[in-house]
Amino acid sequence: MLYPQENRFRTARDLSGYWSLRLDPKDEGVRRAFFRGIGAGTPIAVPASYNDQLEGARDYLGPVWYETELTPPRGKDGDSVFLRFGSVNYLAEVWLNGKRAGKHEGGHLPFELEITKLVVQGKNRLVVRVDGALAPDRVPPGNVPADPKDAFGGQAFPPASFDFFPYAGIQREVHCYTTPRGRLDDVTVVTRIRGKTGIVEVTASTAGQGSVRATLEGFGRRISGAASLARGKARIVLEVPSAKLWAPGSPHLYTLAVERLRDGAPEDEVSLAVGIRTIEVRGDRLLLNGRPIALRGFGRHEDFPITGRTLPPAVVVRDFENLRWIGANSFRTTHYPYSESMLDLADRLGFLVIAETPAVGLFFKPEGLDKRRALCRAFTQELIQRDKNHPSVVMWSLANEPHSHRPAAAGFFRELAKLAKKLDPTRPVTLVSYLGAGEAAFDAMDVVCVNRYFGWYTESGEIERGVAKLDGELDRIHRRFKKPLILSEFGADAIAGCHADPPEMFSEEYQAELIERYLALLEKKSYVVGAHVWNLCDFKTAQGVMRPGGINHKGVFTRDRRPKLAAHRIRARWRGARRAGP
Ligand code: GCB
Repeated sequence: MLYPQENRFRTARDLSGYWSLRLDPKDEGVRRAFFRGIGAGTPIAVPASYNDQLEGARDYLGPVWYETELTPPRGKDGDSVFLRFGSVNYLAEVWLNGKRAGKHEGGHLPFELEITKLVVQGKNRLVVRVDGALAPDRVPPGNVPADPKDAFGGQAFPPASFDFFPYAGIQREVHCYTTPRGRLDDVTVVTRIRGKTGIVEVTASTAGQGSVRATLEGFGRRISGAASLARGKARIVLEVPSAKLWAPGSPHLYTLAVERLRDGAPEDEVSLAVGIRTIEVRGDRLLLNGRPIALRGFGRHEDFPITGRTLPPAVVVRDFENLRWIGANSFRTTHYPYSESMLDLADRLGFLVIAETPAVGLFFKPEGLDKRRALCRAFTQELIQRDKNHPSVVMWSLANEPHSHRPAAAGFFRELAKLAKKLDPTRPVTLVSYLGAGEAAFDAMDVVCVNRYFGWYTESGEIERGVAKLDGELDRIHRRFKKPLILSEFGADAIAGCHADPPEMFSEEYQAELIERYLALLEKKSYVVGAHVWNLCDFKTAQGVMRPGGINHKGVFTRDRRPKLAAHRIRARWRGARRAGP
């Protein structure tokens, strides 16, 4: 799915601003026809979660009704008009001028609705009903009946089955955009390397006859090619001599313009950034551009005071600054797809991203399983469709910590891995597990990702014993699966300003020492191709006895992005690193 663009054929309007909101705790909005207009609403910023903006709405998860006035951008006669929502958590239903435009299930992924026939010139009334309730047959699931094996860490309020606050609302930009007749529907870019030549394969899809021209520009070169459309597709292969490759530290980007031509004249155009790079798994190694690479970085969250699940652009920039400052080259989009602008910046700044679906806390009891399976398939598809052209994305993660001790899990993930491979044969697929050697789903993955908290949730207070246990366990997992391994989460809570000598749990010293000891161990294991500390920053969670102040304190930066002791220690280690290991 292409991001809205403005050029000589396309117009786009970002609808960010102050909309109106009305809570609907009795769920009477449909009966009372709020879709024709919500009546007296309260001002609400879009995009941003609503929970922390409004008095009394923190734990309220819907339904709510949003309304704004929409003046569509002026395209040409015969243009199509679309609404595109970057992320609405969790269910969205949309009306324009009182008429239903469509709906979408699932937060964190975009959807678009064609409104050509509903929209009028001038002012239109746009109404969106959002339902963020937690339910066992949603992904991620919530409100799961108590079962210590199938729910996260005991009782939490609100009852999320995952360890982050279940923020709701319109959480990313909404665009209204126009496309011309004979529009390009989609573009897929795959890159390969042959000697010093970069191969850029462009596949464009669009209805009808004609041809497609692709032009790649950058670093003093301009390379163009064209192909006729056959059954709605055109494939163009561009060869770039002495190509500048994309990699962390040298994130070279070319600009690709794709034009759809009829009788030689352009009818539509889209452009995107292209990084020429390859990623593959060979034996125990992960190879970027044919050379072993190790991922150093973090799991994180899109989380910030007041804006909730929406990161203000300035905070996104600061996070990238902090990642660079500390010497990281990578992050995982724990536990859901991140904003498209964040991936654009990862492309520009040279970060390696493991892109994860919203499948966190999955459980495999028969109730609701078919629905969760269908949603996981849909979200995997939507994620790959959205992010396939980002050079920064080097791996798909199909789930975080599924409760896959039940037999149904292995087949579930075999099918999902097959789907991901079919949609994108170029990237390795992984799954993030807490089961380790017992994770049957690892058989279907290219890379195994393991989360470990020895020295914290177990061996509490005993870093030495925790690290010794990890040492033996990692080797066992590797012997069992013989695949490259990423320690995708490890860490300890540190309450900023809490100090202890000798190190004690919750002190900055304990967190720093545990992370350093883990990193020193991982360095020695040749099959470990990545270390992601949990977490870049402290983040908000549901309330529970393990989360003082409703915060997970495992950040090496605080929620307002100040470094703790661990950040300085990691920096000393990573910035001084001259080796390929994590
Ligand atoms: C995990 C989860 C993550 C939690 C973390 C923790 O294994 O994947 O979502 O936040 O542990 O801090 O307990």
